[in-house]
Amino acid sequence: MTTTKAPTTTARLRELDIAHHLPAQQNYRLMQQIGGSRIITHAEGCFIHDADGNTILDGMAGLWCVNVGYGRAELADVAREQMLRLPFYNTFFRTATAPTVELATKIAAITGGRLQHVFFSSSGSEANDTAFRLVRHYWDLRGQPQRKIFISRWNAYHGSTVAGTSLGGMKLMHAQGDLPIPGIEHIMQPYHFGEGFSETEDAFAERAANALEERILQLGPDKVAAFIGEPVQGAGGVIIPPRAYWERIGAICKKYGVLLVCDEVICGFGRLGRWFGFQHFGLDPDLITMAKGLSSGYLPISATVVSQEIIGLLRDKDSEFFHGFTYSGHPTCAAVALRNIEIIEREGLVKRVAEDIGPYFNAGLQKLRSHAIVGEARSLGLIGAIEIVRQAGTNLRFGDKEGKAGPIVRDRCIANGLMVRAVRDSIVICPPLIITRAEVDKLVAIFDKSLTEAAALLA
Ligand code: PXG
Repeated sequence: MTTTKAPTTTARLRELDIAHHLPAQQNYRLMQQIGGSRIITHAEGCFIHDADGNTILDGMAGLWCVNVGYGRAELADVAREQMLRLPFYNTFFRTATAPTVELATKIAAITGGRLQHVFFSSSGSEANDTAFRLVRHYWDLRGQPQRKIFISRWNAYHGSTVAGTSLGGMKLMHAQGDLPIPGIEHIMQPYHFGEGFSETEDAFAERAANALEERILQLGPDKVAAFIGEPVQGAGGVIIPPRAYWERIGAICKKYGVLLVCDEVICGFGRLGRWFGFQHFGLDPDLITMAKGLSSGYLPISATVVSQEIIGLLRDKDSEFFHGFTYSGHPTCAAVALRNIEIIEREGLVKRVAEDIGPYFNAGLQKLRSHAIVGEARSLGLIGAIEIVRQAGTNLRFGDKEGKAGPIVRDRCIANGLMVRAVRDSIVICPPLIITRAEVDKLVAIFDKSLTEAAALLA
């Protein structure tokens, strides 16, 4: 007997969502009160659709990841072909698969320089955990076992695993699970608008970077293993450091022999108008981590790319790295990632972000500064932020509504058909790299209308 299952209605899906599904980073009581999640049904290009019939311009590229946009049939075809040929095999048994080896080769070609060795995982968090374990193991092998401390920044985001949360600088996350774990230190972030408004950019850049040298000296340079940072902080509110900041950080790391780890999970794959953020800032990292744009989110895959010196030492010392995941080098995910990179190359998306749509996006955001509640509009490539303030020309927040003004603007944007994210009172924007000029115009128009409505609500 065959039974045909009736499609679950939207109302029923929401009930079941509340009853059984725990969405990420949510207050489960609030989810009950609002009647469950918005059900997203399908998407194409830069637009997502929900079960209530709304079409929403995706100003967040999913979650900072759908770089090539939705509806790429060739990525589905590649996944199907690979699944039928060999859906899975592991890399623990001295085995590998063609897509995995080819993807590692491709990544090594676009990272270039010393970054030639690729370890695969499934998420950005795991890629950072891998970097953390490998760096500590490296210093043991180098005969400097006391070099164990990682320095990161407050308000950084490096994931949600125990090490990822600890490396990150999100205090609300640290408060759950008694984190950070020992051996992780945090210094100030290079947030000029928020933490250096009265200083020149150069003076602020120097102060923020000097915090690294001061901490290294305080801890003892022989105890510091690595510095980790996102070239541009994403989840922390799209914090774009002055160029001098990264130049100085890079020099400090070199001076004290501290390894530099660039977390490229958001910045990678064209987001800043270069393949990677470290290339934009002229850095020479020892390790980089990547996820999201590596597969444009079509399947979960991440990578930790490691310098020849580090892997050379493991080889010289004949040391096994006791680390890996079932899905390390997953062939189907690798095949999709490889084709995703081919699409980015074929369509010239990195150059397009740098030379065409990135500057156009920036010009659009700058128009929003005419609103009295916009304190700053900034972007680099196709990632940007709008700062919501009480008074134009200042960085003063809405006193009693501090931290609430951002969500008010965000909710107006979503209601008007634009998906954005609020990080306290900063609205962050990160559209697919394929966004057209007309779609940027639409994004800016919806934002403009939403700011007008939000200003009335905040008055
Ligand atoms: N590093 C960076 C820079 C990230 O942005 C991760 C690591 C962790 O990746 P996984 O795949 O483990 O999630 C991220 C993820 C937000 C938000 O609120 C941002 C991320 C994840 C979830 C929410 O903006 N970034």
